[in-house]
Amino acid sequence: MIDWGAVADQRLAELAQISEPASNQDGDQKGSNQGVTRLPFTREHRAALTLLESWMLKAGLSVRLDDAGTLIGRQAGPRGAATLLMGSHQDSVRNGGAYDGIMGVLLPLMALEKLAHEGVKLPFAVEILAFADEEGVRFPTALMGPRALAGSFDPAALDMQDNKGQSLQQAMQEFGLNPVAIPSLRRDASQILGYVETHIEQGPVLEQSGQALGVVTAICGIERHQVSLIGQTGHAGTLPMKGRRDALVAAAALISEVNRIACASDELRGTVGALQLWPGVVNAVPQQVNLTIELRSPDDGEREQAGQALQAFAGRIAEQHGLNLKMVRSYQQAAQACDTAMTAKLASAVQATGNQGLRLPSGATHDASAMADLCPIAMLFVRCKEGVSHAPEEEASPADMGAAIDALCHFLHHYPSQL
Ligand code: HGY
Ligand code: MN
Ligand code: MN
Repeated sequence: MIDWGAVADQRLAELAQISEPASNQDGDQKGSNQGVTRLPFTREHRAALTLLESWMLKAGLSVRLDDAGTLIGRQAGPRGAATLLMGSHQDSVRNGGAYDGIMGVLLPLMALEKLAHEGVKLPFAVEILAFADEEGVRFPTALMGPRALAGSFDPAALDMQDNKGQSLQQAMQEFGLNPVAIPSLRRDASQILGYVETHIEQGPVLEQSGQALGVVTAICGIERHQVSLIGQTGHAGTLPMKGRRDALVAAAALISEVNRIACASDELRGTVGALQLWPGVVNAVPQQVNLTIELRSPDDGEREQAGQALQAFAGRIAEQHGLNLKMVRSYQQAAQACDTAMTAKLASAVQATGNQGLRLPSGATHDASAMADLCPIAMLFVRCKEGVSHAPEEEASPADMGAAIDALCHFLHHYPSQL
């Protein structure tokens, strides 16, 4: 009797080793668990795909890499049969967890492996997708894989640069891809049954409800602003307070306003996650601050209104402090409801594993939100220990992953073969 959850745990531990060499962090970070840093179109990405490919071939799938960097493992169905898409992203945040994304590639692959092991033939084809970049950590864009399949990819994203000045296009070409061919990757929606994404919940709801698994009702919308406040540096001791053009004082007011607006709403989330400061020395007035503002909500109208209010606030605070302001909304994704019929089938598969089939929204965004432009989407959530994610401590248990594989097998075994 194979313990599929334990095998999943071992494989994810192997994948978690594929990570950027741990940067020597100061202080007590040294030697602690650095987590996973696996960014798109890097040697770590290549190594992860090589390992995934070996498991896909072992499971009897044909394997290819498309020009958006998506690894595709295909289990053919009867001639002319439609295809069910499953998968998630291979990339991680910096010092992230071992489950976010990659677990959603591995578990459906292992469900196919288990069904094949049991001699079950499916009346449709299945493709397991490992998308290159969902986190948008290396480039200020993301989701090129699902957007290529959905035909919603914006080629302008290819000019976006990472912090070393390499463009997305160059990085993809160096990875052996031909990104100008991306428009040809668009799928014929009439041949796609839907897309099911399995993902660690990244929050505490399932654990607090005593559930191993849940299904997602909707994925929140998101927007990101890149802000630069530019003033004037000077000697911290000789420059009078009056008339200073201190970029950090203005940034502090803006950060507090992000927090104030988000706290005034039940569903809005506002975060200033990244900040750089120049010259950044103890005895000089800060000249420039670059920071990011991220807003999320299941309600697109509320989110957009908050974004506009913050643009106006930033303009006022920059004027007040005699600063130049650059503020660009560099990214946005609309909120996306999951397909009710597909989600109902996923919920009954979850119930077949002895769970309630709890329904919950996702505050995190996922590849599924872009796949919704192609086909019906549904998401299976797996319990997340203490709701911790985007951190080395992120954890899903072998037992819960085994339950997820069982639920996916049940879903596949009972899913209708035509649209
Ligand atoms: O930011 C997110 O919600 C996702 O983890 N990229
Ligand atoms: Mn993530
Ligand atoms: Mn994710």
